[in-house]
Amino acid sequence: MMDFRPPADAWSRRDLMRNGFGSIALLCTVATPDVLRPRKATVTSAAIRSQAKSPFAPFQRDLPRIPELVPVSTSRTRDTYAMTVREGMADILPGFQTPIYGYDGVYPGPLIRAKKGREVVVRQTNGLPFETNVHLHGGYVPAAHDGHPMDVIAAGGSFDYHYPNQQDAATLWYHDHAHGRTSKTLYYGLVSMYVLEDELERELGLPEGEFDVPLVLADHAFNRDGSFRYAENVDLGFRGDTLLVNGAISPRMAVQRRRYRLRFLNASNARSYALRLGNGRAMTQIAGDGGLLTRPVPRTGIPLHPAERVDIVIDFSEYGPGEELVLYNTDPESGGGTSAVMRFDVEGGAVSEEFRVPRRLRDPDPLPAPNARRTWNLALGTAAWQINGLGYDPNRIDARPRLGSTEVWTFVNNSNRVHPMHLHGFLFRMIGRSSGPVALADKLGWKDTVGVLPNETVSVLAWFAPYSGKYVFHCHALEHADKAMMLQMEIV
Ligand SMILES: [Cu+2]
Repeated sequence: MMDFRPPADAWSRRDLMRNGFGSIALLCTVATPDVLRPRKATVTSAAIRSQAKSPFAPFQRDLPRIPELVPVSTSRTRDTYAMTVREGMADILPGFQTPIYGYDGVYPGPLIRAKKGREVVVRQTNGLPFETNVHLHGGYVPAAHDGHPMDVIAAGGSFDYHYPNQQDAATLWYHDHAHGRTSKTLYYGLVSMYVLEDELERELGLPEGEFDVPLVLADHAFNRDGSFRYAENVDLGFRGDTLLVNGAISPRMAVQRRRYRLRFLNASNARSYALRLGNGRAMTQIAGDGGLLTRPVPRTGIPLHPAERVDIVIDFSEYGPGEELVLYNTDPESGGGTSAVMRFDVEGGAVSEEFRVPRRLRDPDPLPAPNARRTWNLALGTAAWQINGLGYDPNRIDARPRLGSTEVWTFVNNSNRVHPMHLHGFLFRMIGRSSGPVALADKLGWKDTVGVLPNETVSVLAWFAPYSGKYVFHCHALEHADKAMMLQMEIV
């Protein structure tokens, strides 16, 4: 059913070589292309092509686990971390080094595991030759620490981000948000996960430790020198021909015969996924963007638009030793090298686990009745993407919700592209969508990003708490956001 043709164009078509790594140099006012050239210049793509097996074939590498960052200091109420945003090299293709931008020079960056009620401080030092900043996506964060696109860290500078962690357990992530270049900085690696845990969740006894697995999905393409290939497409957004999970091409993961919690993040610029097991069996979704659902929901297909997260539990005790279970991406716009996400290889050994996912995961949150209604029309303007006919202007406030209130926001997509709409600093509940009923799992939890499908209208109930101040909301197709599909709100 699925084919695994290698994404051969970058290797066989001479014209693409000219793309080189030039695109990344455009990012910087002080360009440093030399640093970004692969070190192993003696290895040629011919060497790769002569290998018996294409390096782009899936399931050749074990899933890399994202390294967890250790605090530089801890106190009774706070954990302090330090990271440097810098250039680095990633081992993705055998025999090649792929230049990246990375938190601490790695892709994906290091994972932060935070506890509700304990403050996290992250000192971010900018070792890049241009401005950067850090947005904690999905976090309740005071405006000054949110990574607003105009709050940037100068080259060589540093900033202490304070994260209060007063919200419920959730799979958050962090990434660059300096305005106008996120499509390139995220593509070249400025992405990682931030897992927030709490006591209520712990009491559920969900899989933890090595059985709790963060997974960063992103599509990429490659030049013949092993570097990432990026070609700007403002309309469609970047689409790569190769799927990376935690920086490895469609990897395999050895699993014991027990339950695992898998935390999926769509860190792609613009590609949507639809996760589906090869045998068509249901996965158990337990959480979305904003944390646990009120109860688990079995799903055979799970859409995952850019910036969205889903936490699922898969019970591998249902499989025999040696069985191989493939997780596919069946989104209709995907195929080839983006159709296999990963493979689970079931190990031998007895099933000893007694755990079951509880029928109830959390209580629903009562919400005040909406205080206002706003409609946002999403469309391509004459030169850039717009919301209500406007592009991003940091000197303009486009909405002033009242602190602590709820509002009904309706996104009307007047285009034939998916727009994953994201609110900084606040969460929302799904109310309705014109294309059909809201998926049960989307009704049972909080979200911070919703994929608004072509010509679809989506309504959400947003809750503007707990912080006031200026935040942005925008499309998370990064080329759309960079080309101004972003507005500003001030919570008053
Ligand atoms: Cu968009």
